Amino acid sequence: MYQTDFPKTFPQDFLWGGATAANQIEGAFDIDGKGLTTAEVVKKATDRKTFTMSSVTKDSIQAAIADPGVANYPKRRGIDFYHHYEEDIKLFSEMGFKAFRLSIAWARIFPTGLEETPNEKGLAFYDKVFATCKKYNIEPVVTISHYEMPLELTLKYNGWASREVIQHFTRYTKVLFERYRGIVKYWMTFNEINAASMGFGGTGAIDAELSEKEMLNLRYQALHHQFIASALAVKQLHELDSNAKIGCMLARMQTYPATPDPADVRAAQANDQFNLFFTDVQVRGQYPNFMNRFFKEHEITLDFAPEDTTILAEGKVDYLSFSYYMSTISSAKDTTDQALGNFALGQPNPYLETSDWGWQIDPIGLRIALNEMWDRYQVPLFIVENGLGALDELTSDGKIHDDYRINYLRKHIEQMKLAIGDGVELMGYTTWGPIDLISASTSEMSKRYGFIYVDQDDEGNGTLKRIRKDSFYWYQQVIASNGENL
Ligand code: BGP
Repeated sequence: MYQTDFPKTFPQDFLWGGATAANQIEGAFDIDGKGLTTAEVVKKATDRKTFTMSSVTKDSIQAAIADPGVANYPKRRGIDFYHHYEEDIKLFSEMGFKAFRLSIAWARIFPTGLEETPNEKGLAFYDKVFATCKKYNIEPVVTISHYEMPLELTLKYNGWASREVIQHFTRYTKVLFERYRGIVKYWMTFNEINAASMGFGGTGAIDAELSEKEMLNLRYQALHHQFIASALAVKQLHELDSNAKIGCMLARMQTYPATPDPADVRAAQANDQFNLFFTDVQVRGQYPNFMNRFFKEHEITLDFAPEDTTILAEGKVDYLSFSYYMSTISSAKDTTDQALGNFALGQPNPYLETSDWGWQIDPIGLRIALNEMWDRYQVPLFIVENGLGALDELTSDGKIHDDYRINYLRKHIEQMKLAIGDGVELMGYTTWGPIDLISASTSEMSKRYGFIYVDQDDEGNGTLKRIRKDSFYWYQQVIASNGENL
């Protein structure tokens, strides 16, 4: 028997909402006992194309520690969500959010990462945030580590490069799972786990001055420790709270071949396999074989503890969440022509438009990505980031007419709906930055994603006033109609 119809609509319990990260919104970086984090020593970029999170050195960290201010380090000030969370969550509820993805700043709970007991004031802050979500029937979706860790763990151990960090992480996750049992239902371990292959921002390990070979080895070793820490957290949560779900999180980059030349098709396949290697480990519980070839070819040797194979096999995630901003192109030929983006870059695709930041906009790529991941893994998928970073203009009537953002989101939601019709099990959609926040890659404020405008410029001037953009009212309709009214 085959089914004669297919779903044309979103499930009734679909998790519509928005996504943020502690270091991009909270501010209050030195308040209530919080320690300094790796995100807060990354300097503001000098131009729009520089991805600053990889270029941290020992000297730049020392300079950052010596500088107690927020001017050079915008992630220390965020949008002051720490003092505006009630107002902000209320605005989310006005849009009808069912879910709010946020991250917990590890250094609020364990200021250096090394303490035996947690900082009560840090926990109390998230108690209040979750209580506010509950008041509005918004489900918190919590990232345990979003591009940050206590800086002390970098200074003492060189971050995830050291296996020692795993035990400090599991102490942190145990505190979270016990404290928020019955309060947080959806967790995810590391934001964009594949960022580990790009260095400091993902690993907290300083590697900018190493040789290419040493750098690669260190990054994959650090990643391995994150895989183990993630798997242990999955096991821990399953034991502590059988109603909760925990996922992994990938920056998904759908790859197309530059031409139908089989050599290009193979190049695209290899790039795609590499992108999915991270979730292969976290969803299937083991390293895929093609990575052994990669390690061998790059002379990478990993320290695997005898118990690691079992830990990975026992720590498989419940769902796969991912960010989706763009697709990429692979060619068998060398090329210097590069498209811009937040991750491994490919060639420009002549069929696609780009954002103000040069990121290639590809809604159909989202449908392709959803189908490919569903076919490969057969676990529920959750789009936890998608959106358009743009330069918004506050007009003289005090409004923001962001029809370009509405168009972008509408086209992506249409493709999600088609993918559901293809049979993909999709849990939810949290757009990136429902409220304007500090950019992850460049620390700019002027790269805005929000439905809610925040009055602050790149230098940190402004009233921090929150203003509803045109897209605010549009998204409100989308959620109210469960994705029918686009
Ligand atoms: C993802 C990160 C987010 C976010 C987003 C947009 O890679 O998980 O933290 O910021 O990209 O990137 P950007 O802020 O650089 O525009």
